Amino acid sequence: MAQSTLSKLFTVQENRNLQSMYNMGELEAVILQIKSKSDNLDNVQLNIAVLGDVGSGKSTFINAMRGLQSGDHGAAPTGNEETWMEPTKYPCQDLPNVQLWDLPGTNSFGFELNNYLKKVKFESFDFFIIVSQARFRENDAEIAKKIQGQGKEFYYVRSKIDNDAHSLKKQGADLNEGWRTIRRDCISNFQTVGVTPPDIFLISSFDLEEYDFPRLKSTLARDLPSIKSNVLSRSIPKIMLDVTEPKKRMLMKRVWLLAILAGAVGAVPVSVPVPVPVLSVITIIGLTVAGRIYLQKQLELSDKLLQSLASKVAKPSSVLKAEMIHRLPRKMPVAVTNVLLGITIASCMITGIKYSFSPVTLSIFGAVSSFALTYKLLKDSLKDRLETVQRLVKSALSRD
Ligand SMILES: Nc1nc2c(ncn2[C@@H]2O[C@H](COP(=O)(O)OP(=O)(O)OP(=O)(O)O)[C@@H](O)[C@H]2O)c(=O)[nH]1
Ligand SMILES: [Mg+2]
Repeated sequence: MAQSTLSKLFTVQENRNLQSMYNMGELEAVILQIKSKSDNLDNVQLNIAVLGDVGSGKSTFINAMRGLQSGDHGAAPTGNEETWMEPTKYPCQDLPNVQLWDLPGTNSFGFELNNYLKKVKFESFDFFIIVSQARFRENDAEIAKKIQGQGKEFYYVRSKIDNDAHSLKKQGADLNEGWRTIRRDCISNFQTVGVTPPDIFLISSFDLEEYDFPRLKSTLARDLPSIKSNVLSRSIPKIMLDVTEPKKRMLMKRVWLLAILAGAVGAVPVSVPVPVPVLSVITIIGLTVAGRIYLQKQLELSDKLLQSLASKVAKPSSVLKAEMIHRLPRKMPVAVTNVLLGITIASCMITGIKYSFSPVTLSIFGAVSSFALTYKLLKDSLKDRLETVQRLVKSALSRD
C-alpha cells in the first residue's frame, strides 16, 4: 500500500529529533530542518494512482508508460475481463522515484464509491491519473471531486483514442475537429459538476508516438517538482501536529494542574474573611494570567524569533508577524463565551450566598466552576498558540 506522505518525508528517527528540538524550545531549528527537506525533494518518492472504470485501459497505460507490452515480464495484467482487484505498484524507469499504482476499476467493489476509496486507501496517494474510455463517466466526475476536495491534482486521460480515430475516419470527419470536440466536452463535463478542469490527454496506449502520449510523458516529467512541492505544503500541518504533540501533552498537564489549583481555592469555605466569589475570581484571573505567560514562553512565540527566522527564510518579518496577530473576528466568539461563562459563575455564587445555600454546596460549586473556567481559558489559550505556531510555520515555508 502507498506510504503516507509524512513517513516518506521524515524517517521515524528524524521525526523524533524534530520533536525533541521542539521540546527544547528550538522552533526555529525545526522550521529550518523542514525547509532544508523541502529544498531537496528529488529523492522523495511520489505515489501516483491510475484509476478509472473497469476495462478503461489503466493497466495497458501503465505498461505503456514503462515501455512494456501486455505479456512482457513484469507487465501489469490486462484483458477484456475484469483483471485486477488489488492496488499494485509499478516503478517507472523514465521517472525516478515515481510509483504508478494500478488500482481496481472504480465501478468494482459493488459500485459504492466511498467503500472503494477506503479499500484502495485513496488518501495515501499524492497525484492521480483518471483513465476513461469512449465517454465521460459519472464515476470520473465523483473521483475528480474527491481528489480536488483533498487539495490534490490529477490528469484526465481519454484512452483508446485509436478507436475514436478509426470511427471518425469511417465517418469522413476531420480528426483535429474531433479531438477539439472531445476536449471541449470533457472540460464542460468537469465544469458542470464543479470541478476545475485538469490537463486532458487523448492517448492510445498502442500508438506511443501519436496523439497526446508524448505530451503526457513530458508534462508529467515537467510537473513532478511542483507536484512534490504541493505534497510538502499540504503535509506541513500534519508534520507540525506530530512535532508539537509531545510538548502539547506536557503543557496540557500543566493546564490541568493550574485548573485543579483554581478549583481548590474555589472550594475554600465561606467563613474566610474575603467573600468567596471575589477570592475565586482573583484566583482565576491570577492563575490564568500566569498560565498564559508560561504558555507564551514555552511556545517561544517571541519577536526575537520572528526577526531571526525572517532573515533565515528570506521573508519580511512583517509577513511572519501578521500570522501572530490574533484574528479578532474568529476569536471573538470564544472570548465572549469565556466572559459570559465567568459572569454566570460569579452571579450564581452571589445568588447562592444571598439565598443561603449550605457551605458544602457553595464549596462544591466554587471548586467546580473555578476549575472549569480556569481550564477552559488556559486550554483555549494553548490551542490558540499552537494554531499560531502552525500559521507561522506555513508562512515561513510557503514559496510565495
Ligand atoms: N484499442 C485500444 N485498446 C486498448 C487500449 N488500451 C487498452 N486497450 C484494451 O482494453 C482492454 C482493457 O485494458 P486493460 O488495460 O486491461 O484495462 P483496465 O482498466 O486495466 O481493466 P481492469 O483492470 O479490469 O479494470 C484490453 O483488451 C486492452 O488491450 C488502447 O489504447 N487502444
Ligand atoms: Mg487492469
